[in-house]
Amino acid sequence: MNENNIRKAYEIAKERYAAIGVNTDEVLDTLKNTPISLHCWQTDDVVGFERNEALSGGIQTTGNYPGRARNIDEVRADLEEVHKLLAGTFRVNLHETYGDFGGKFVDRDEVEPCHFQSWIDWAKENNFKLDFNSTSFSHPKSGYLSLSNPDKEIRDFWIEHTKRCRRIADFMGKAQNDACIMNIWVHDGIKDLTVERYRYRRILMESLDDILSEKLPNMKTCLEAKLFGIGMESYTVGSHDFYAGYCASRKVIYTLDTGHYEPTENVSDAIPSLLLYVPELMLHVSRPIRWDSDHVTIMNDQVLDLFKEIVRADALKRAHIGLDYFDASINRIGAYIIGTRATQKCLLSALLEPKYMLREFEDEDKGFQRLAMQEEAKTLPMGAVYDYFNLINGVPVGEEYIAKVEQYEKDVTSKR
Ligand code: RNT
Ligand code: ZN
Repeated sequence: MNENNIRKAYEIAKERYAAIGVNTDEVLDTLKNTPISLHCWQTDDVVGFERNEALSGGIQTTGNYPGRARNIDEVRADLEEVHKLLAGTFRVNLHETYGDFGGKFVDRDEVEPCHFQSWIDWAKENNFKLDFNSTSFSHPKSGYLSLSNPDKEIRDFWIEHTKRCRRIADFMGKAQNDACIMNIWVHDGIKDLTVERYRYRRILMESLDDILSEKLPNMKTCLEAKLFGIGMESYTVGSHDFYAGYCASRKVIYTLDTGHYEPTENVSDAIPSLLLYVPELMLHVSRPIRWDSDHVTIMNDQVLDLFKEIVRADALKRAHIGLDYFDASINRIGAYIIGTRATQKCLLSALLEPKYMLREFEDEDKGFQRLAMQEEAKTLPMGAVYDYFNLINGVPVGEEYIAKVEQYEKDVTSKR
């Protein structure tokens, strides 16, 4: 692409935004320094290295596009390639099942920080920080209920697992000198009409209280709510209300996954409420189609509005941004780039909003002016700003990345 034209287009855009009180250079700094946590599980369809079996437990990947990463080296190689094609600051989000188990079977209640030492070393070499997730799915003891299971033996197994995971996250956080964000999502739910809705939620609350009682200074725990899971359509123990109440009362980070709400619901309005009561937010930026289908994130109203609410609340420092989707039907590396770039564009769009002007209109009760400016903002030259961002950070601009992904496919993933 013509570099001069990209620079020229940026200069014009910069002036255009300056006229409405937006400093694009500052915006680009913020965009560059706002970390996005890349989920490791798009590389391999959420299989991991524990038992090499297909995913189960409320979530599902569909598709069999060739080139799935089959081992730790391939997962890392793919993430390194993704990193090369993106500008910004990145973290890598691991599930417990992606431990470096060295060919041995390590059950979930046996996992240790040492199983993640090579990830810590790799992350450091590749300029990533790590985030972490306990893993309740894809295990013979998963069943319908894990942390909310009335059977003490099964429940204790998962409590032990989750406690160990928090210690691993703490170990990672200490090694990287930056808190590791550990997400707890349990698939717990019931397929048909349970009469024990209250009981399972009470048990989950007690299990979480037990798990969170250990103080670990180098990690932060977050809890992910959900509407329903595959095969668990009637009831989800960890619903939005459950976790909103839990996180507010215990001062814990709430994880909002954009795929977990009614498909026609715009979840962005949850942000300004949650921000009043929970210390921070974790975002799983995803795209549902009819259900929590985990399609690749695109630039749509849900994600645009999500970031607008965060930026308008001046809460970017209180929001951890992570991706969560797993599409096995298209090139997986390409899926990362599309989803990450879409997320960045939504954040950029929020940062470029003429916030001060809009607030002034609102204070002065100028409804027409506010709506007019919101409409105008939609067609301002944001693309020129984003192209320039990629150019100055030395990564492919616009559709240039398509050829790079194709090249990696030719050289690497097609040979798997
Ligand atoms: C499932 C949750 C959860 C998972 C990952 C693999 O509905 O969104 O975050 O997608 O942990
Ligand atoms: Zn999620």
